Amino acid sequence: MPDIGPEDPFAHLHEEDFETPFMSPLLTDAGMIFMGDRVTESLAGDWRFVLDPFREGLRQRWFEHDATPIEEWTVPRDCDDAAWQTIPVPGCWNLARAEWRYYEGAAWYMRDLDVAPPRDGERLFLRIGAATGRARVFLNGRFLGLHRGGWTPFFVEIGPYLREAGNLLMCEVDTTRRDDAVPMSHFDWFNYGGLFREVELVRVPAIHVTDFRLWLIQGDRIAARVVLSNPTDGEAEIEIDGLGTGRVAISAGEGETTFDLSPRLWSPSDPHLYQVRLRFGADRVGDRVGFRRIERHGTEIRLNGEPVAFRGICAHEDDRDLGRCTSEADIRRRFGHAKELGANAMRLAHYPHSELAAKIADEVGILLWEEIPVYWAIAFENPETFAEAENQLREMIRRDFNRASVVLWGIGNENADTDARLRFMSGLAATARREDPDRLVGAACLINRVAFRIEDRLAEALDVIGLNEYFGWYEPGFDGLRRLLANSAPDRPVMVTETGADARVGLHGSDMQLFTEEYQARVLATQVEIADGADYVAGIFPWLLYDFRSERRQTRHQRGWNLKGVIAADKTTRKLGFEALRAAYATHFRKGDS
Ligand code: GCB
Repeated sequence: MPDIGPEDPFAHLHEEDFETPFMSPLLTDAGMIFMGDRVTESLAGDWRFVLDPFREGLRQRWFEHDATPIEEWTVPRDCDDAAWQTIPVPGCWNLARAEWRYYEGAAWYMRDLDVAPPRDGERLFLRIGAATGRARVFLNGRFLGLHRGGWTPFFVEIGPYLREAGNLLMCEVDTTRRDDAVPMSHFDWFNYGGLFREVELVRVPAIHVTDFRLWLIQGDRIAARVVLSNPTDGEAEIEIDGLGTGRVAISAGEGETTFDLSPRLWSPSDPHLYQVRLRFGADRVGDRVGFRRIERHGTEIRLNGEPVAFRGICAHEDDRDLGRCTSEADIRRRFGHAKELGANAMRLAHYPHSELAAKIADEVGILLWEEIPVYWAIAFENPETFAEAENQLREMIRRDFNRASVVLWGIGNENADTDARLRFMSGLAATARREDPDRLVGAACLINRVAFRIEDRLAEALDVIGLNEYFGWYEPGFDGLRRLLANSAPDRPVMVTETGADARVGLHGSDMQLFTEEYQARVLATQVEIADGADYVAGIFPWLLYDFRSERRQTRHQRGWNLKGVIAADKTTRKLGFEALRAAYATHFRKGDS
């Protein structure tokens, strides 16, 4: 044997291909488990945390974690346990410490996992509610998978890799803005980082329900679909409180059936929900489900067969103190404000919000537009980018399928009408329809500036053409809006998916002076009135409920905030625009009055 020298201690300094071994397995919708009514073990609490701007964690394999104290080292390294600080999970690192405020890049989370190993006939998964950008999971030094997309949940099976004791869970979360990601590097919100939603352990029987969908079909009958983890045959039992019971024959792990049960229909004015239980073998799950029909007829939207107008408002998931973290109280306040405005609908911009949002909207009766962040100049030519967008769409649909409040899947926002974008987004529309034939598909589109018409080649693939227009703000005056609406004759419903104006709370003056509350109030009132004049406009979603962080905005009034909220960032102080919008909604977009 030739005498080989010691391993080169500097090799990692020159290794630029360090990410490649950590690009697969990809954690996707295929690994999702149906979660309704499952008991979980929360991993919320303080985790250890370190920033890693140079990606040393992957280059130097920090995840192999050697706990030898620094005093006993024989060669130096670049990271030891004492360097890690603690951070709350769920949480956003940007708001945990002042010096982390603007940090974008990779960071590592670590915690001991003192957990009972799975018993016979049981499987144990880690579920991460969302992790910004990209996330890689490691258990006891082993890489378990990569998830792309910052707002949808993902699962990793950990049972087989657990030790009797001394388990260590690590997660690299990377918020680097990337041109090939979804969203890409340019967007109008704050790039918060972290494990900002629930992280929990899920124990399930060996054969368990991975998907359970309920929906209403023609004739107001209920359809059910059950998918299992294994290609087993058998029968699933379903019980719908107050309605009845039924069985779904399962063959090779899947089954679908319809039931002759006529439910009381869900609507914003009567958000009736049924407690549902499903049993297959040793697995038990449940859900609270509303049943309703949503359809497009010509330029009208119908809810349960009746025309409905969308008096909407947009909302980001953003909090002055908690960043992208939210809570039941926060969401209830948000819908409470929407109701006070007289709104019956909300656009959850520009990415999938917490799953609690749709659950609470189901309960309080708010129609939702949910969307994925195919925002601005996505790399439409790149097949990997498409795969990432499509997976986010599938994960969102899978997570929220049973939510009656969600009536539309949004597949993009303000994307230029190019051939590549048309291919990419038609592909997404087809995926949405395959996954969910009974909901509407929409996108927030741009105006065709040449023809000055509401016209977009993607419209063919959509049920609702969203129109983002800022007449009265980015474009002076409203004549353009009147001309645009008069010059357009879409064959399907249009919804104004954004319009508005920045107003600095407390800044008063003439309603012609930019950034005053008076200016914003005038824009909102005028917009609602003009938009309601076009019979093909089925709704409007002004931009937006609360002011939110956006470092793109650096005027003396904004200083890092987008001020188009009708309520300030404290989520309490109302601007004049709030009352103006409320007054406008009292008389406009009242079709169907639901
Ligand atoms: C838009 C974008 C939205 C921005 C908004 C604005 O058209 O879709 O994300 O925040 O305009 O305030 O300019």
